[in-house]
Amino acid sequence: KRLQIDYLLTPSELSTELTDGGDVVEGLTQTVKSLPPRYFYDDFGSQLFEKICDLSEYYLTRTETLILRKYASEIARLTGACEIVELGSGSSTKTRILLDAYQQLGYPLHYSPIDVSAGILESSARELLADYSSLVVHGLVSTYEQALANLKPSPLPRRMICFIGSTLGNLTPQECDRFFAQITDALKIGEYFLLGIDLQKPTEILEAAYNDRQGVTAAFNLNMLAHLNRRFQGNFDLTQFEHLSFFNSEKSRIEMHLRSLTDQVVQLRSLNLTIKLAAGETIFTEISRKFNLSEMQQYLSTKGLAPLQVWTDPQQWYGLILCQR
Ligand code: AVI
Repeated sequence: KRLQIDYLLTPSELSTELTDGGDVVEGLTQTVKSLPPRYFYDDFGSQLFEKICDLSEYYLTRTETLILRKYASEIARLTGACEIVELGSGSSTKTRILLDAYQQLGYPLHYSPIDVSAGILESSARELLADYSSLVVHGLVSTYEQALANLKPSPLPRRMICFIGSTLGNLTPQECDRFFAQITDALKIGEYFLLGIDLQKPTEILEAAYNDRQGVTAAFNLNMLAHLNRRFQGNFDLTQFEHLSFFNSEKSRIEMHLRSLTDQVVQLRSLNLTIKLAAGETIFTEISRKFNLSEMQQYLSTKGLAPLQVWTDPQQWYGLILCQR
């Protein structure tokens, strides 16, 4: 059997996990209002994100893909045959570059995609199986935390956990610390971790990537309110908010906010929540941290992950780091 998908989240757990809304109440009742970035990704939001990845201003996806194309066979040679576990696999587009490299070296292909979205996980697993005749897929519909705590023994002597796409940048430093404790717990000594991160660069380039001319990022940001309206019987008026995104150089991160254009009162009925917003007040929706490659290597070492090799593009806009536990 070449396909197995385990649901660590049953459909009802999945819906509680993603709909219970305690985190929305928590974020909107603080003095500085915020919303958890995971509410970006309803079906429409996921489509908008795919569009963002193709924007000329959004260099991240393109650059990471170039680095992977150039160095995937080197990665495969360094790790030898191993099970590839991918956190937040989505459509698994970039994973194909890795699979091609392992296949070319004649290694057995074992892939474990992990994603909270069952639909995208199943459809991309089927497409991969059709294209790679020797591939075995063992998917997990699950959050990262649950998956990392519940990984089955690897079918191959070694395993590599991949966390690409610069998603690490969306975690706060505290969330990062917790995340890496889980990663090292999930790896045996000698196993691998592949990380893709966005790097520091001139502010204009960063700000353009999060303020594209077509307004796709603005639509992505505003869509979170439409998602909350649907999910929690809310009445956010999307015309009364604007997208705001800028580079905070002190914290080396892009910040995305939704700025209220007027004094307004908003309700989310199923959460029993009424909030007031003043004109100009913002709701913080996302951080996207931009890292320094050598600081990240030091940080990873302190977490028990020794950097083996680092790759970047000619402009040093994006970094890929292979670590060994
Ligand atoms: C998913 N993540 C890596 C994206 C980023 O660049 O931080 C999310 C995003 N937000 C706005 N544009 C893209």
